[in-house]
Amino acid sequence: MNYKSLAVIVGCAALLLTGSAYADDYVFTLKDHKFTPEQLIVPAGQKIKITVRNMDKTPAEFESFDLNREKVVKGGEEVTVILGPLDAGVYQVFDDFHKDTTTGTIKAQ
Ligand SMILES: [Cu+2]
Repeated sequence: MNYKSLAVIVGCAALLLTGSAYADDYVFTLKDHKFTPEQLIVPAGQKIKITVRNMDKTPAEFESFDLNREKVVKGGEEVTVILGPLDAGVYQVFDDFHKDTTTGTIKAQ
């Protein structure tokens, strides 16, 4: 092994640890069919990556008419949603499979 391959391995390990190339990673957790946090605060005016983590056993569908997004998240799994750059404001999100109980917002500021 030379230094170059070592550097590649260390670089890959760092990427695995941080999980993404995005500077900021925002997490929406679904548990007992509730979003945590209820309102996710993100920066306006830049691209952001949101991880939607479903801690429930049943599938969810992360959906937002405001943001024009719809993505199924299986029970115990997670998906990533790329958004933005967003204008400052509050955007409604919900779980389309449990829309009576499971709503939240994303606030860009
Ligand atoms: Cu839907």
